[in-house]
Amino acid sequence: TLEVNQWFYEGRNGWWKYDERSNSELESAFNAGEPDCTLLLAGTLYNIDFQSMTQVRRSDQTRRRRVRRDTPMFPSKGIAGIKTD
Ligand code: V3L
Repeated sequence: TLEVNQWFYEGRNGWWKYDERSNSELESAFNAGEPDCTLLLAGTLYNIDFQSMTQVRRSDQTRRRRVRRDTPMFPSKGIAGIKTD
C-alpha cells in the first residue's frame, strides 16, 4: 500500500527505516492521536513516544533512540537493519 509517511529510528551515523508492518502500526497510532505505540521488534518490546519522539525498550529505559516521521525519500541506511544503496 502507498504510504505517504515513513518512520525512522536513529543508528550510529544515520537513520534506519522501520519495517513496513511497524511503519503502518506507527502511522495508525500517530494518526489516531494516541500518545505512544508499543512494538515487538526482534523479540523485544519497545515503546515509541510521539511527544519526545523517542523509542525506548520497555525492559531497559536506558536503551533510547530518537525517531522521526518524514518522507520515504529522507536518506536512510536501510530498512530495519538491512542496508540498502
Ligand atoms: N527496528 C529493528 N531493529 C531495531 C529497532 C527497530 N526499530 N530498534 C532497535 N533495533 P536497542 P548502526 C539497530 C535493534 O535500541 O550501525 C539497527 O537496525 C538494533 O538494531 O539498544 O548503529 C542495526 O541492525 C540493535 O541491534 O534496544 O546504525 C544495528 O542497530 C538492537 O535492536 C546497528 O545499526 C538493540 O537496540
